[in-house]
Amino acid sequence: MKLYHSATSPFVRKVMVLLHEAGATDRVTLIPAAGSPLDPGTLPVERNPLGKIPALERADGPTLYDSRVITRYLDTALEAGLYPPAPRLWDTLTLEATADGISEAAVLIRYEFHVRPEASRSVAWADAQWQKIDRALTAVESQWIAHLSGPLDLGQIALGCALGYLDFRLDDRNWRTSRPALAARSIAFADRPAMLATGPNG
Ligand SMILES: N[C@@H](CCC(=O)N[C@@H](CS)C(=O)NCC(=O)O)C(=O)O
Repeated sequence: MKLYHSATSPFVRKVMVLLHEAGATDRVTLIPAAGSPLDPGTLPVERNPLGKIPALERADGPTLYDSRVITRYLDTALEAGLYPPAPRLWDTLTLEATADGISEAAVLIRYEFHVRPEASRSVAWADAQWQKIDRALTAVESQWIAHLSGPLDLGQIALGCALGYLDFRLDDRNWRTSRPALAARSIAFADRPAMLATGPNG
C-alpha cells in the first residue's frame, strides 16, 4: 500500500500512529505530498479529488480517504483492535470526531495566516475557528478524561495528534491553561513510542 504522507499533518499522523501501534509500518510505502487549497503542489488530486492527505492507495481496490476511513480500514485489515465493540465504539467515534474537528479548525487557522493572501486574511474568522477548538478542549476536560484512561483507541490517538498539532502550530494560544487533567494526560500520551516516532519531530 502507498500512503500519501506529510510529517506535519495531524490526519496523516493518526494513520502513522495506528501503523506503529499495530507493528505494521512495513505494510505501507510513504509517498511525500505537500500543497494547499491554493496550490495543490504534490497532493494526490488524481487519487483523492478533494486533494487532501492522507490518502491510501491499495493494490486491490480504490484509493481510500479521509483519515477516518483509512484508520477504520487498517484497523480491520490489521486486526489492531483500536475501534472497540459497541457501545464503547460510539464514544470512540465521537471523541475521534471531536479531535479531528480540533485539527480541522487548527489547519484552517494555519491556512488563514500562511496560505491566504495577506489582503484577505481575517483575524475574526481565525478567532472563530479557535472558539471551536476552545469549546472542544473544555468538553474533553470535563467529559472525556475517564475515557482517556481506558484501553487505547482511535479517539485517544486522534486527540493526541490534534494536541500535538496545537503545540506545533498554535503554541502561543496556551491551550493547557485551565485544563490540568488534559494537560497531564497529553504529556503521558506524547511519550508513547508511536507518538515519538511520528509527527513533525518524529
Ligand atoms: N478530513 C480530512 C482532512 C485532511 C486534511 O485537511 N489534510 C490537509 C493536510 S493537514 C490537506 O491535505 N490539505 C490540503 C487542502 O486542503 O487542499 C481527513 O481526516 O483526512
